[in-house]
Amino acid sequence: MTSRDLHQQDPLVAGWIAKEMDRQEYGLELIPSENYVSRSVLEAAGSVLTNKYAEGLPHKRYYGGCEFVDEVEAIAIDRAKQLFGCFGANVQPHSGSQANTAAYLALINPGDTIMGMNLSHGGHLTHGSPVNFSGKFFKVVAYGVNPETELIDYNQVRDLATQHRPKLIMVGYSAYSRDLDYTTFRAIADEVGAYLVADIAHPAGLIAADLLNDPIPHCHVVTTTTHKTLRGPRAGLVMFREEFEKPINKIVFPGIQGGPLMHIIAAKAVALGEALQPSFKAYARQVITNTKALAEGLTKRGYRIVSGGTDNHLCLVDFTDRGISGKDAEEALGKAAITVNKNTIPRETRSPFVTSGIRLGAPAITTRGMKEPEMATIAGWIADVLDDVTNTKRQTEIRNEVHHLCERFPIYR
Ligand code: DSN
Repeated sequence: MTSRDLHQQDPLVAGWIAKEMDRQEYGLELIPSENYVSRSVLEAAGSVLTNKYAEGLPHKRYYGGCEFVDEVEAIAIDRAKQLFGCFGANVQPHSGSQANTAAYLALINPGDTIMGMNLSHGGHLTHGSPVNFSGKFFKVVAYGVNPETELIDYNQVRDLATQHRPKLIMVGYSAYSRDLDYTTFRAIADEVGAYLVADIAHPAGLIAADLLNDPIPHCHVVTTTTHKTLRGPRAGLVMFREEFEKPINKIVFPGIQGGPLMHIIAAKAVALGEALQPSFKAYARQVITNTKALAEGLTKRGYRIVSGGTDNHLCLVDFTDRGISGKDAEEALGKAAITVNKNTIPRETRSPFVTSGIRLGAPAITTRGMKEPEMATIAGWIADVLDDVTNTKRQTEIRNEVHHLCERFPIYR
């Protein structure tokens, strides 16, 4: 077997990885679903556990040689339970999408009615979008935000639930900047006899740090990704009450997945251990402070933030009255080494490839150690770029300033 390192073995792939490393190190990552894992999480994710098949659950496997990976998976489960205060957890889902698939198929049947948040109001593809399996396998009733307040309209949720009697209500978002009222969602679910599932992929780290409302006491099942505010490897997990332990475990394997990715489960265990440390709470608090500071900085420069602000790690900027699209903004900011994503906004009139807004947030730059003074500077740069998206000279100047700022806040260097 070769003992050569990647640069010697495959300079082509290694070269692109090195370029991506530089992009991460010297650019400002404001996509709120991204983050930087610790070196320890990287090490676990790149470990020899990738070589091991371990279908089944700890100490109940279909393969021999699982005595060490059993321990790793048991640690990940224990830490998830401790961090979120749930009865049990399955840490095998490869992604948030797999975690949601498991939740649906463990609780309801294809053809049943579900309710989820409209994608263009901030929901997620797996919450019933027609282009996703969730929209194809289930009858979907979408709820959304009130057009005036841009906040979830709980009266509409109740009216739709009463009218359509869904079997499952999915609560969660990928582009909504406010906290959720799980108590009201649960009351509505109970009124119509529906299961309540929360997908906390985005705010998981903030919930773990007790900074946002806790869905665990109110929901039958809770799903999450592990790589956003939770700052772990790219993957998912499902949390459940006692009565759903068997159905969830059975649907994850053999229902929808084969062999679990044991190296990623090891990385999840490490990240969950990090999230249990007091320093993680301070990190999560700073994420919210920083995101608010970004939103306030942009507001001062005349940019409208959807719903007027943020309670969490993300905000949406609305360009409806600014004569630019989300696509224009994403491209112009990219030239200044500021990465955001174009995003639909409530009352969207453009296609998802163009959009009238951008979504941005502070999870990644907060991991670098940046605080309010840096947020004020960054908001100023963003506004400078957006004020004239054709000004390539200013974009280049800002790119250089971003480079200097990033040198002061290294990630892996
Ligand atoms: N694609 C993720 C996001 O960016 O929010 C959600 O899965």
